[in-house]
Amino acid sequence: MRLARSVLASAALLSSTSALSLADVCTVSYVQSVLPADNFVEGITLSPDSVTANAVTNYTVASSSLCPGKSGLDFCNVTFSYTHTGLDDTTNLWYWLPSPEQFANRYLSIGGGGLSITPGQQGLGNGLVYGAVAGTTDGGFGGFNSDLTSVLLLANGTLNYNALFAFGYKAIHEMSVLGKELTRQYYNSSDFYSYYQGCSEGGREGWSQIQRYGTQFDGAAVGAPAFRQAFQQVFHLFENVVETTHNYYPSSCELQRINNDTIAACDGLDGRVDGVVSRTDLCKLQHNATSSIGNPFSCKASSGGGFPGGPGGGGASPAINGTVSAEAASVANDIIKGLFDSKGRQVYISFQPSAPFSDAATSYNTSSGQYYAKASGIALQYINLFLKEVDSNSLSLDGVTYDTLRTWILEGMQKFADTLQTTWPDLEDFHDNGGKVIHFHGESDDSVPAASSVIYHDSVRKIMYPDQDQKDGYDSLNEWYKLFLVPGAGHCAPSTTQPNGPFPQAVLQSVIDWVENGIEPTMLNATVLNGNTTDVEQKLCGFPLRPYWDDDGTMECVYEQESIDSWLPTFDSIPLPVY
Ligand SMILES: *[C@@H]1O[C@H](CO)[C@@H](O)[C@H](O)[C@H]1NC(C)=O
Ligand SMILES: *[C@@H]1O[C@H](CO)[C@@H](O)[C@H](O)[C@H]1NC(C)=O
Ligand SMILES: *[C@@H]1O[C@H](CO)[C@@H](O)[C@H](O)[C@H]1NC(C)=O
Ligand SMILES: *[C@@H]1O[C@H](CO)[C@@H](O)[C@H](O)[C@H]1NC(C)=O
Ligand SMILES: *[C@@H]1O[C@H](CO)[C@@H](O)[C@H](O)[C@H]1NC(C)=O
Ligand SMILES: *[C@@H]1O[C@H](CO)[C@@H](O)[C@H](O)[C@H]1NC(C)=O
Ligand SMILES: *[C@@H]1O[C@H](CO)[C@@H](O)[C@H](O)[C@H]1NC(C)=O
Ligand SMILES: *[C@@H]1O[C@H](CO)[C@@H](O)[C@H](O)[C@H]1NC(C)=O
Ligand SMILES: *[C@@H]1O[C@H](CO)[C@@H](O)[C@H](O)[C@H]1NC(C)=O
Ligand SMILES: *[C@@H]1O[C@H](CO)[C@@H](O)[C@H](O)[C@H]1NC(C)=O
Ligand SMILES: [Ca+2]
Repeated sequence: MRLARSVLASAALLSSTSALSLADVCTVSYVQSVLPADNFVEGITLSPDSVTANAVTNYTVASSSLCPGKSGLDFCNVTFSYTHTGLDDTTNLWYWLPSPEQFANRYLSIGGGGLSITPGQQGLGNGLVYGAVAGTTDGGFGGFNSDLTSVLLLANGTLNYNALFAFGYKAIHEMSVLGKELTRQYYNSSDFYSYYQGCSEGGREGWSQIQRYGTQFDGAAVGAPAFRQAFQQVFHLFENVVETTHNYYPSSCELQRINNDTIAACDGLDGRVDGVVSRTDLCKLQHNATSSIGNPFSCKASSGGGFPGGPGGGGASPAINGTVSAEAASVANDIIKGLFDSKGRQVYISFQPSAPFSDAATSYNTSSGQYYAKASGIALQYINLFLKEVDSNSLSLDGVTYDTLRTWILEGMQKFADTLQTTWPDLEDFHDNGGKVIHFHGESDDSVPAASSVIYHDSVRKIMYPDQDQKDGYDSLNEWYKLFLVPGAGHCAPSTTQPNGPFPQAVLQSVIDWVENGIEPTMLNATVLNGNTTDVEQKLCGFPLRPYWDDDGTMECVYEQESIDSWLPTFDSIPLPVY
């Protein structure tokens, strides 16, 4: 029985929503009365009995890297669940709906991170700041604190394809379609804009939607997407394999000294000495880690740990000192060069120079007194769960070569072409619908290579503007899909190694201004959030233009073919196009 339709008495109150208070519309019965109808999305049945609703007033959203923060916010906190016909499943949805007075005619879908599809409350707050209804989903993975890994394997050898497809693109789509309909009925308004915001896995989720559902969003702020996962996840093992190939296992301290030297040497290549390498392309073309050989390093004991496969992913290590060896410099150069197979053909790009060598973090063996390579946690999880379909916490690097990485990449390209790869380059529907995307990526990202984003942006250019030369094609593309590399920034945040760099904290505001007011962000607003120039505003150049500071300190956005080309190598080891 449809409880929702039977409670229309309260909906009738809504002849003028703006006159209603939060208390009027933030009740279980009111929310039940405005739920999307059964089969509003074919095959989906909502559970009115599952509705929870509570009013929250004078709430403060804290400022974070991707949200400026705001206080005095009033909203209705709503959850409910649904099932798919033919499946014995439950997917939970969670929406924050601004009070009728604070609703600014906007809806926002938000994405997750890592193997989680939801960022929880922190992400929902990003919508409230802009007067938007914000929605997130648990993907059907067992609640807002569970992620895909808890349900991906039904048993060794049995992949849960429903969960994989939910994660790949279906769950965010369903949450968005249902969220927009809920918004329409809740405020009795069909006249609102819809947006997406997400970074990392949340960035991949954003592209999964834009590529398939061109009319779903009017605008999107997409950061450092963890897409092209067949490459991205295996690539997390690359730095380990460089070490085993060289049979040299540098301490994190030794690599940190090389990275410090790289930042110092390349800082000024952008025309301004500020501790920030704003031109990693020039750094890549001009710097050689051999210049660090013989330089001293010294670090205190470290407890290790941290984000598996990411920053601080190595084990505990004792205090150490020494001087940079030729082997360590050679390891660093091979990491920056990217992945090549045994025939000398290029398989994939790498992180930009100045990004910390996080995946290379070694562990210390207290009984032998030696450092050793420890497989990155992200790669381990991907290769075991997704490729081999075994529930295991270990992955031996014995016998794993550059060619093994290539084989795993090709396996993932086939297996996950329609789920995790997420690089479909034709965005015609989105473009025809007038959609706008701001895509950004920390240039010193040490988890998803910045070039990964450059490659996709360029693929969309080539597919959508095949008859235009590169420069004209970029001009056409950038009218609605812009890519901004963020100098000195790490993964979805400013970095600690180049703290004076800016970050586009209010990127969603820029998307909103573009969509609603036609203000095109030729350069993207960004703010220094840490460092010695905190709060200073800077503009970011849109790719393919690159920043360069003149002698008088003015930043220009320049077009330099050699720099552009350095981001876009040919992957001659891969027998298909790499989008
Ligand atoms: C919704 O708004 C329209 C006008 O925009 C009005 O005609 C209609 O009565 C309203 N419906 C409800 C249930 O308030
Ligand atoms: C709202 O919260 C702020 C603190 O964030 C507090 O100073 C203020 O008094 C509160 N206002 C009301 C009306 O409760
Ligand atoms: C929102 O609702 C959920 C589910 O009832 C609850 O766990 C959470 O604490 C609520 N959040 C706020 C801010 O009220
Ligand atoms: C690298 O630079 C940072 C910041 O200046 C410093 O704290 C750290 O000790 C340096 N590391 C090495 C190994 O030189
Ligand atoms: C900020 O830091 C940079 C790099 O460390 C330095 O060159 C610059 O002088 C500093 N500026 C101020 C105002 O301290
Ligand atoms: C770095 O210098 C060494 C020694 O001169 C040379 O063999 C190597 O090719 C150079 N590497 C790069 C990336 O420039
Ligand atoms: C370097 O490490 C050695 C032990 O390996 C220690 O004896 C020495 O004091 C350290 N020197 C510095 C400058 O930390
Ligand atoms: C640590 O070193 C000991 C002694 O050389 C060796 O037996 C052991 O396998 C090593 N452990 C790892 C994890 O490498
Ligand atoms: C699944 O496979 C892994 C790796 O082979 C093994 O360690 C684990 O015991 C297996 N689990 C079950 C339940 O069979
Ligand atoms: C960008 O910054 C300028 C000031 O430099 C400001 O006027 C404008 O409103 C900002 N735009 C956005 C979208 O934040
Ligand atoms: Ca600089």
